[in-house]
Amino acid sequence: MKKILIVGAGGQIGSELVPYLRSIYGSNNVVATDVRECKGLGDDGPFEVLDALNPTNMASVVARHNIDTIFNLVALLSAVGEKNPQMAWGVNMGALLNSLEVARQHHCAVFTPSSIGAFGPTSPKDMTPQDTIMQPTTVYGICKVTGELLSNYYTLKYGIDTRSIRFPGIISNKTLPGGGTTDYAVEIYYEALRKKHYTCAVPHDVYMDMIYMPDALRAVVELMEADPAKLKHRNSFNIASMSFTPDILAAEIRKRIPDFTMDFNVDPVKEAIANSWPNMLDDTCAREEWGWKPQWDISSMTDDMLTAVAKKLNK
Ligand code: AKB
Repeated sequence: MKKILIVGAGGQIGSELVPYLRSIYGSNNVVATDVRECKGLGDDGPFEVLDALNPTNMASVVARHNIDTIFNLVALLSAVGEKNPQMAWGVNMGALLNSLEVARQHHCAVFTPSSIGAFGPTSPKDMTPQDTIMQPTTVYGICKVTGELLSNYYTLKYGIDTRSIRFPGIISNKTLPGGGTTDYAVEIYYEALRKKHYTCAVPHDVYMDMIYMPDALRAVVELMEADPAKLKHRNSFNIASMSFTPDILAAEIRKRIPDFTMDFNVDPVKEAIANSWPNMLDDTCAREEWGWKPQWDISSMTDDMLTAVAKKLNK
């Protein structure tokens, strides 16, 4: 990787991946783009407004900056996707197909995030294997499975270097996620500090995989730098870091804020999605093929989140 294009850079992952990649590869070697102007992303490196659904414009940015690696981060997440499935399909698949096509024409590698949402109710729930039945029941998950297959197809058919990670819910303190089922695990920290109370939209006892952003960013770079000869899989790798329920996370926060309380106003759409997803993935293949190993757990993450969010909120 020496000249990188980030498509959809203004979201939760992009707003932290851009500075992380710039710190590794150099500011001018990471071109951030989004469908709208994004505060901060152009401060220390190139930024352009780019609609990922316009392949001509994407190709012209790639040619102009001599790009060799595309990170396609464009996605409507799981819960918001259920509100407008047709639009979710159009945006999620359109941005991916354009990224793959531009990569084919300009000989680029492609990274696309997949998700635990690529699995469905018929997948094994515990230690969900890397290769197993995948029949998701959300449009988001259907896009992720299709995206994995399409990316593998571009590698087989055209020799494009495509790689991907099935991300758990990502917890971060810079940009809020939007429209996901795992968003509660970020919002809870803000509300714990603001009001010492949180009303959770996900049932109290549903386990889902989660990861802290620093581990997620490191995973992306480690996978993209991995020796291709060692990769038996490409699209997409299970990774795991921690798995918990809302009750377990609330108890962890209560160790630091003893009067924190939580009640529930369960959103039936999020409930159905959360119940259809695995409890925890088996990440053996990622560990064996490119050395994946998480560094954060629920306790160290909670310490760091509360410190960072308190600073942000002037608490
Ligand atoms: C979502 O909740 O939709 C995402 C995901 C797990 O892919 N955070």
